[in-house]
Amino acid sequence: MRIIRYLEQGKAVMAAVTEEGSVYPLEFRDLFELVQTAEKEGITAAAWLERELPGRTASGSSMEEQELLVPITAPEVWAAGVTYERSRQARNYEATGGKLDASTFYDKVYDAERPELFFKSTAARTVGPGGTLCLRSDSAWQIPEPELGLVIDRAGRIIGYTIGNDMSCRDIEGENPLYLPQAKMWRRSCSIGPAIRLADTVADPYALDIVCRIYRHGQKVVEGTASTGQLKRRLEELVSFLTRDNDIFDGTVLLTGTCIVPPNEFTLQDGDRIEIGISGIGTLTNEVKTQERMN
Ligand code: DO4
Ligand code: MG
Repeated sequence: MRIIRYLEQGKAVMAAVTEEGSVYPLEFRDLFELVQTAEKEGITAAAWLERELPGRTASGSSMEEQELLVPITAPEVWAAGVTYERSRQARNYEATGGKLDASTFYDKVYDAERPELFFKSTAARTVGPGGTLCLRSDSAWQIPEPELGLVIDRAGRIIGYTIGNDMSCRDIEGENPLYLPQAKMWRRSCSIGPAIRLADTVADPYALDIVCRIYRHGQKVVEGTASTGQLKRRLEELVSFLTRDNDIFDGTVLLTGTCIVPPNEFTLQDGDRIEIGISGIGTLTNEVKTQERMN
């Protein structure tokens, strides 16, 4: 069972999408209103929907036909780093200028008890499915980072899974690790969506397939695949460090790190289209534009 939001006659509508793809508009403002309603009855959101939907009428159009919005207005998006071997290799390449035998702080964080967590985005900087992402004007080496996103509540419970793109500037990050916030956060540098898969409808979050494809002038120029089975850490471990001595809010999204990195010679260009798919959640598609083309 998945949750989406879309625009209808200028208003945001929240809906449930069944395994068969039927879309059921719901009366709730967002996922957390549904979760709270279900919890008052002592059941999960998924159980509430299983009970309610058979007595309701589906919308008649598919999720893909809707003008989709971010599935949750996440007040904050956080991200974990160097949680996959592929990310560790790519970071070492950036930090050492290609000397792959040198040991770096990325190796240390990969093996350390404490994970790397950083503040990635706010609601105003985050775009939804079909939205336009921006390229930084002062970077010549930019890539998408396809990541599994955890949608958590204020108590740190994982309520659902979504897809996130942690857009990154490899040159800025590689120049100095203290530049990480600039390498990660700028106008429209994060996207999430297209749906939130309710956590208790996912049998094994460590068995999700991830695919990333980048198209330029209609031609596929990058394709990579991976599995969340390659994740070095447990999802609860990442959440427990995020919530330690920290206040977080319902609908916070925690991106869990990238497992797909395009070839080192690749950089995003104006007009590229990025598709990120995760099994059971859907495909998040965004175009990128330069800052001038956004204005
Ligand atoms: O250390 C830099 C960030 C790493 C990251 O974003 C990732 O591994 O996904
Ligand atoms: Mg990342």
